[in-house]
Order: sequence, then structure tokens, then C-alpha cells
Amino acid sequence: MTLQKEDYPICVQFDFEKGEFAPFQSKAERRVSDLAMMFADSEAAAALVKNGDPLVYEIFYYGFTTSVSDMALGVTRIQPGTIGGEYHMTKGHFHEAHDQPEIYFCVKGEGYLLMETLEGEFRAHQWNKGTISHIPPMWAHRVVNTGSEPLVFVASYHLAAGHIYEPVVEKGFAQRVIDEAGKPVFKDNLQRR
Ligand code: PAN
Ligand code: ZN
Repeated sequence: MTLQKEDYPICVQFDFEKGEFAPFQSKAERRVSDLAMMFADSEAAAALVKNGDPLVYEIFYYGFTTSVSDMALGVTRIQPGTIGGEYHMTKGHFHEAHDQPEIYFCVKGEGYLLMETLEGEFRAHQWNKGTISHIPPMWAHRVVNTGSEPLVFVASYHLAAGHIYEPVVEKGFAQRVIDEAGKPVFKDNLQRR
């Protein structure tokens, strides 16, 4: 096979202090206004949006696309904080393709990985620095930062996976993670229709 330019090995450098890598190809920011519908207390979210619309998380991307493969790297850095008592979290999604899993590797901070199937099977992994989770195909996934520092995790997945947010926007996850006197507590999601 004749190698194309994109078929040669490449590496990037992770900075454990900052919780990001360089070089990256693109970066996305998610602020309270992007996520307000995910939190139970919409008034608390609206007040935060008016008051500077704080950053909740960022994602740094690199697509290691070659002529025959589509491995992607994403590093997510979630700031500490709560919205109406609910800890900062990623939006959460399903993969569009039904045979696409993902690896998540927590490299900084503490929290939970929430996972749920369309049929309502729910699992949570407690995370601290060093936890590696395998998210099987067909499980929605969301990460919650319950610590006082940024939570950073490395994700590896195929671009062919695709991302679907609608079912999570519609129904949320079965459980919410709430700050009660500084400790994370799991509560049934009462907004479930
Ligand atoms: C991750 C997520 C990232 C942000 O790279 O996309 O953590 O979470 P949301 O996409 O739910 O906002 C991943 O799971 N990729 O498949
Ligand atoms: Zn994913």
C-alpha cells in the first residue's frame, strides 16, 4: 500500500497540570446557556446565564483520520460547580451507530460516569484520577464533576460513532447527582416523563 500523508504516526502531548493536550485540531466550549435544559432547576440556570453565562466544560479534539481509519481523541475538562444544587456535568449522548463503544480515562478530579440504555438500564461508575471506563455500544454517557477541582477525562472513539443528543435532552438520565451539604447524593430524576 502506498502511504498517504495522513497515514504516518503522530502524537500529541498531554499536560497533566492544565488538563489539556497540544497541538489540538479544534476546541468547543459549553456554557450554562448551552446546557440549561439538562438541569432540573431552570430558574437557577437562567439566573446564571444572565450573570455572565459561566463556562461549564471544554472539549479538545484531534481526529487521527487515516486513509483507512477514523480514531478520534477528545479531552473534556469540566469546571467544578453546581446549578441549583446539581453538579456540573456534560450534556450526555448516545452514539448514533449501534456498534460503537468508547473508552473514557479520568486523569484529574473526581465524579461519576452515568450510563443508561434506551430501555432504562442505569449504571454509574465512581471516578477518581486513574479510573478507566468502557462504555459499551447503545449506552448513553454523561460525566458529573462532584469535586472542588476541574475533572478531566480522555476519550477515545471512532468518528463513525456519531452523536445523538435528543433522547437525553428529552428524558435526561434516570438519576441526578445533587450536592447535599458538600456530598454527592443520587436522586431519582423527577422530570422523567
Ligand atoms: C466525548 C464527549 C465530550 C462532551 O468526547 O463528546 O465529553 O460531552 P457531550 O458530547 O455529551 O457534550 C464523547 O463521548 N465522544 O463520543
Ligand atoms: Zn461518546
